[in-house]
Amino acid sequence: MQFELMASMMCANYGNLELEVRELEEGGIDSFHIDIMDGRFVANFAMSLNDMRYISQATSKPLDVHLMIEHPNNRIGLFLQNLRPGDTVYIHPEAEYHPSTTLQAIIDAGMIPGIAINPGTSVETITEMLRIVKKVLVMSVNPGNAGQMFLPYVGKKITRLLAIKEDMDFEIYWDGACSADKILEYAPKGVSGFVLGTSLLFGRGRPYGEILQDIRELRF
Ligand code: S6P
Ligand code: MG
Repeated sequence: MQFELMASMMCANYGNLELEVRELEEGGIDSFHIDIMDGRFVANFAMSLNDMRYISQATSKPLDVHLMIEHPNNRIGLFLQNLRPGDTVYIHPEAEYHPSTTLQAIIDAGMIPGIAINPGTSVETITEMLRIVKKVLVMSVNPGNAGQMFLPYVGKKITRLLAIKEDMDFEIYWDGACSADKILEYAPKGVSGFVLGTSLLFGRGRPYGEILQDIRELRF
């Protein structure tokens, strides 16, 4: 079964970020998930532009940039000019008056356009954007922090998105409290990738390569 694994770098050890990137890369991670926060759209500051730049030059793997910032259209150029074609940029439609304008800027710069949607955001409110984006990052926790509890009502929304993803040509990704049982249940149903944070990957006292291998073989 094919699915992608992304490392949530806000959970990494910043005491030696270079080593973290190398061990994850050698361990077979598919991409690096970068949680950018502005202290306004979410009440936290996780990673910033400099962290993103550093990780981008430390790896040849793609970045998966999750912008949790108000009005990303005002700042999108700052991020796009520091990324490579093939990197993904997710914006939150809840944080922008004209999200389709921002998505078009992402497309024009050669990046993969995505939307990240909060647990309380319904499929109805984002339907038209599904025609523009390639990826939908479904938040299964409220955005802002790692190490939170899974919100079970999000399961129904994923089921609805799975039913329309072929017709509307987008892929579904999972972000938040991603534990083994979620991958076992949702990878076979067609969720394309999973962001791994403290629930499965970081701070587990085992080498990343071993953990990633177990996940790929669904050996939990
Ligand atoms: C949350 C952020 C996520 C977390 C990730 C952490 O605002 O977008 O990417 O970093 O979910 O994983 P976990 O397993 O600690 O919840
Ligand atoms: Mg995220």
